[in-house]
Amino acid sequence: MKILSLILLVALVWTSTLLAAEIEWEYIYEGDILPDDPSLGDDAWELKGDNKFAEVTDQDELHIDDVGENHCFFLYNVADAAVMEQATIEARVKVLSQSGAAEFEVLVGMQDGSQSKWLDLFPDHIKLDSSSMTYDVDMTDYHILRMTRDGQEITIYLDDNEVIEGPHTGAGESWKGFIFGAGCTLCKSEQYWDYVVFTTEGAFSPDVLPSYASTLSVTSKGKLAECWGRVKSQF
Ligand SMILES: [Ca+2]
Ligand SMILES: [Ca+2]
Repeated sequence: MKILSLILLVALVWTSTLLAAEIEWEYIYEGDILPDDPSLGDDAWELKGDNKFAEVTDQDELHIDDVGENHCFFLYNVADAAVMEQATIEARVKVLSQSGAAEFEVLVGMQDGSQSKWLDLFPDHIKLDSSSMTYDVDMTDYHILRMTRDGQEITIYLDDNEVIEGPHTGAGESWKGFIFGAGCTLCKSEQYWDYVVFTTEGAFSPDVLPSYASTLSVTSKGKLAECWGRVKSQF
C-alpha cells in the first residue's frame, strides 16, 4: 500500500512538473531591434504613427522619444479575438516624461476587437485606462508591469505584486492583439522598453508564470558561473 502511495505521489509530482513546464511566454520582444523591423517577418509588430521617434539603444532597449507631432505605438495583431479572453502581457519599462491631454500617451495593454484595456503610464504613477484606478510608483526607474485578462477581469502586477484589479472595459477599438508605445498624437513623452512579452495561453500571475526578467537573471547567473569556472580553470 505504501509503495502504491509512493508511486502515485511520484506520478503526481511528475505530472505537475510537466504541466508547469508547459507555461511559458509565447512571444518575446527584447528591445534589440525595432518592433516593426521587416526581418521579424510574421513576428513583426505593426507600427502606428511615425517610428522616427523610435530607436534601439546599445543596452538593447527600445527608446521612444515622442516629440509631439505624431504618435508611435506598436500592435501585435492576432487573428482570433477569442484567444484574447485569457491573456498575459508583461513589460520592463520606464517613463522619463509624459505630457498632453490624453492619458494613454504611454500605454501597454490588449484588445479583443470590441473592447480595449490599456495601462497608462506616467513618471509618478500608473492608471488603468477608462477607470479611476491608479497606483503611485516612480516610473522614471525601470519596473516590471504585467496585465492579465481572465474573462472580464483585468489584474495589474507591479514587480510581481498585484496592485490594481478592474473590469475589462475600455475604449472601443477594432484591433485584436497587444499594444504598447506612445499612443497620443498631440502629447509628448520619453519612454524606454527593455522587453515586452506575452502569451494568450492564460491569465497568469507571476507565481504561475515568473517574470521574464527573473528568467534573464538566472541566465546571467549561469553565464557568471560559467565565466568564473573558465577563470578558475586558467589557474
Ligand atoms: Ca505624440
Ligand atoms: Ca532588452
